[in-house]
Amino acid sequence: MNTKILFLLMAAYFSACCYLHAENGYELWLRYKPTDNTRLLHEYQKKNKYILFPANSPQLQAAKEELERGLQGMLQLCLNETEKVKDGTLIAGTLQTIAPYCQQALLTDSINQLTDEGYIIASRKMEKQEVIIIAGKTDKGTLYGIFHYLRLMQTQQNLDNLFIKENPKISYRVLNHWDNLNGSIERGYAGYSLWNWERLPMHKNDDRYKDYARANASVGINGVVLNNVNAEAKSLCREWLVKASGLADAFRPYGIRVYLTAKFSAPKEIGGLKTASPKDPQVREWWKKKVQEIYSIIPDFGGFLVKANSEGQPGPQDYGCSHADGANMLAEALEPFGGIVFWRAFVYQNERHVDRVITGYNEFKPLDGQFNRNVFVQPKNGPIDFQPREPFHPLFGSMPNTPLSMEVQITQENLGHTHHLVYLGTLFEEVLQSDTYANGQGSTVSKILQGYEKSHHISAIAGVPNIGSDINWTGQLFGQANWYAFGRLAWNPDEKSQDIANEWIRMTFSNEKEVIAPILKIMLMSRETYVNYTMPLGLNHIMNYGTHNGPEPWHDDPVWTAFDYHKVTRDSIGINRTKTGSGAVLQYHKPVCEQFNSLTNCPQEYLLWFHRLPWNYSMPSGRTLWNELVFHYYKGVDEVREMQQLWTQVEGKIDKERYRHVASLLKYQEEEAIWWRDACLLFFQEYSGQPIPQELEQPRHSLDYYKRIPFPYEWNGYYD
Ligand code: BDP
Repeated sequence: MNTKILFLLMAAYFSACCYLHAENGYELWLRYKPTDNTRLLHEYQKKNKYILFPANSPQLQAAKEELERGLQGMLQLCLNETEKVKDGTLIAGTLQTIAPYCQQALLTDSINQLTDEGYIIASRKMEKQEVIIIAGKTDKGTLYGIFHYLRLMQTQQNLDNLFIKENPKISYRVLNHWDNLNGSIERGYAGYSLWNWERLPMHKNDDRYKDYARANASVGINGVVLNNVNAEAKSLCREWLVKASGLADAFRPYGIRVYLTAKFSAPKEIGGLKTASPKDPQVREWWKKKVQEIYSIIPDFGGFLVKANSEGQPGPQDYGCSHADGANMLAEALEPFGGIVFWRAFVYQNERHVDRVITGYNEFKPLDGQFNRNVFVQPKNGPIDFQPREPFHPLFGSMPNTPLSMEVQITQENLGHTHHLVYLGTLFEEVLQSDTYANGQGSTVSKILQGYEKSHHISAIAGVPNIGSDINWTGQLFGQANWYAFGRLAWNPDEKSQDIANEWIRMTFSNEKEVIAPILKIMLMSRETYVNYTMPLGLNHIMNYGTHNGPEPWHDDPVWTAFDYHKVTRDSIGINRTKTGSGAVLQYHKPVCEQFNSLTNCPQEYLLWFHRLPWNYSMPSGRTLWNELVFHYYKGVDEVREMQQLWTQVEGKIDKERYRHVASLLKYQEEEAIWWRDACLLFFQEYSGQPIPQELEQPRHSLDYYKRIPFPYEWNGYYD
């Protein structure tokens, strides 16, 4: 064949490949692209020449299939199975399946010491041959070990002399989907629910379920609450349970249990009883029977998540009972089956004279120690409601006798939905590493959560996901990093968000320094940037009332007013939550309490959260409070522009589809950042009466204009 024709054929072949492989983000961080470092490629190929992996259970089969996918993709190797140890053999399994090899490798004791989900990855010389052993205490542990091993190659790590011993530090690592039974998702911005209730349970072998489960398992997520906390009682009816069992079957090979939200009034709504009171023996009996029914349909059902007496939801207080009475009724029904109750502590009275920040603590702290042993009380990370920045919830460190599960939000309800690139790993890390001082210095939220594993043998972290039917799962591609970071931090809450971001970039984009550096910079600055152009200096809850996107600090109606959150007047702004104000600081242990209470020691990022200050208050920077506010809003917009600049550095170094997707959203983000900045400053200026310095880019429109902007996005939630 002449060279020209050959060349043309090759060109056609490559463009067809490119077309087929148009990047849409569907593969998440499990892309397994060919290793482009030749030295490493040879090394990896040498070490994975043979596979000894007897897979006699669905979880081991899932692990083996993943291994095959990874090796084929990254190393272009097929599974070359062997029953005899040869040089370059990868041996994987548990003490039940690969006992002699573990013994020979002197690993039996170490494996026995693992927790149920732990694993070991070790290089060994066996019969003079070089081998790598991946061994879990259980099948699930092995599955996690395989994902870790693949990650080593995805991030191009050296595979020499491996000895990795991993146990998760938190035992319940759970996603709390806010998916409604009609397919919509409350506060979800990436399409519709993944659960196709109409086709379930028959069509459970949908690849989308499998890929979802693979992604979760790859970061160690082991539980999924299927439906919204604003629950519908009918999700507990038999026909819906049968549908849910289809999802349970799809997720089981990946070590994931399903949970459901339980509407407290279910005994009335679907049980035909006159009451849902925990004092009523018939009600208690109803829950017991219901739970038995659930386990007959889903044998490994995880348990219930409950939102009670919060934002209009029914609960035990409707019957003069406490949260503990309500939670224990469900816990007693679940206990014989090993099920768990997650009882949310997100409660507040809609009364204007009560500081919302203090109500969760006030309701739950007195109940410490009154909950059954299979109950988690679940506060959000901060005491208000998933704001771009909040101090940690004061219940952390204040309920030593009740295991607390921390709930974070992965979906960006108050952080720009999917239009804004905001890496939340840093937000999660900030709260996890906050020192509560509950047991002296070093009692970080992370340590408090892990501590329950020692005291109560259970520990939990929950996240409200950002996942939907969009082809790339999360709408904004970088939303994937937040799902990833959540899982990694739930596994090990002391992991550094920077390391997690680095890992994610390598797996998602490239191992090239020139790609990693600018993207890492963008990710690490992005959350602070968002805070700067939306709610700096401790401001919060000034977003649009309905959609929670875009500014609306002027919202003021009899039901809800933003003025409760900023309390702006001509003289001052902020809320006095010190000892002389609402006293919220008193809910924190010393010295945190004193630190927040003191105007000079209070971290600047929480200033207006805890203190009410005059516009001319002199800030440590030398600027007045007004000028400091202006400074932050402008800085935020400048930083979005910097993020755009940084993104241009990867042009041509990554695929053009994902490049364009992000570039376009960053432009959108810039527009919205300007909207936030201009609208908020013009609004606050009405009170401060002070100018926006002339040398700065002046607001594009009048305050009136911003107030008239309609909000086109529907809020797809409901409360009843
Ligand atoms: C708020 C959301 C609302 C949720 C509620 C909750 O706006 O949609 O139902 O939290 O967590 O942030 O229960």
